[in-house]
Amino acid sequence: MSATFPKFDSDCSSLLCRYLSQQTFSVLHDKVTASGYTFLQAINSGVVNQDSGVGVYAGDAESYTLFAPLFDPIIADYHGFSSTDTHCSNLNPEKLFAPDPDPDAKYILSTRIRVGRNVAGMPLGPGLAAPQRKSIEAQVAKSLTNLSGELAGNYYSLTGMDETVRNQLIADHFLFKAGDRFLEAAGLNRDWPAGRGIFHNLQKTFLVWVNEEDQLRIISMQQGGDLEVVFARLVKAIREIEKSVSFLFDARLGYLTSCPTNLGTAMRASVHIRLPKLSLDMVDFKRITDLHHLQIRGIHGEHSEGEGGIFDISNKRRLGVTEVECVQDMYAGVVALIQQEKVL
Ligand code: ADP
Ligand code: CIR
Repeated sequence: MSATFPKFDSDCSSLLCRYLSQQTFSVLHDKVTASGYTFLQAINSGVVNQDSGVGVYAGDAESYTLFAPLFDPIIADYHGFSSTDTHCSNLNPEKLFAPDPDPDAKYILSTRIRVGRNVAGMPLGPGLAAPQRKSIEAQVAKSLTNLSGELAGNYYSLTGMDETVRNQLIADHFLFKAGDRFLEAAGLNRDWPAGRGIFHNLQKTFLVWVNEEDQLRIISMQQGGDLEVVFARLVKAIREIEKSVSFLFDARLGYLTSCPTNLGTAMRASVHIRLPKLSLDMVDFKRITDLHHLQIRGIHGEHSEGEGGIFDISNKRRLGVTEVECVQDMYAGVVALIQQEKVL
């Protein structure tokens, strides 16, 4: 029996709604990957959450080929990456030119760069079974607790974590929130909180989220706008972790992630920046961010609002650009935003 074409609100503007034609649906609706992830699971988040920007999640590496008639146009639209383009990596901190754009600390509050990674040979989060999630947690926690020097720290499982401690970590922007409705509908919150946790060093400048949207989110962050130091620390951490954990990687799409927006570098380089004057005119604000391929988020992460003229500004493209270019995009845009704020 064939499934019925999903209903989309008249004002739905997700990439799922834009690219899921009746014809594509009829070809894909009953497709299932070898690990058991269905096409209907892949689109569920965008069907349930009509305000999605994208609306689809991959459950494993095969989702990107089996569901390509839908995923490829979404990837092309989001990243500006066509089916003949190739992805290449550059994680060399010496190639980055990004001196602190705000040495007097008037605008930039903090800088954070993260990459998503998933474990080779495993399904992605939406397709993971509980024992697989637990085994990933054990493998990653073991690898992390062997780190030394600036990267040395401890792993804290969410199971049994004190509520006050957890809420404080979230409020301080170090830990992911519970109950995200987009992840919920993608099946990423199954068996919550088992298998999830956070590793961090003493200063909380190096952190790793385990089994959130991706199996690892490797994060480097600190106060102020020193992008070069934050990037160099992140690269050092990635290099150390990949000595003991093999990551899921594809020659065309780079690092594979559950959300197609994170493919390629899986990197989001952001600043929390105070722009009280520029943000009064969102059209001009967006004109500058669009020019530099940047995304505006609120200060409590994706799908949150800006507060007190403070926003999270980050690179939008992650595929078909190198890691150095991701940070370079963000740097150039932030320089332009500060310049405009000063003019106003
Ligand atoms: P992700 O970076 O994983 O895509 P979110 O947008 O949900 O996810 O952000 C995760 C957390 O990181 C949120 O608490 C957010 O406020 C925090 N964060 C993001 N960028 C910065 C930054 N530059 N400084 C401080 N915290 C940040
Ligand atoms: C959505 O579709 O809105 C969510 N699934 C999140 C998409 C990823 N965010 C983004 O635009 N970078």
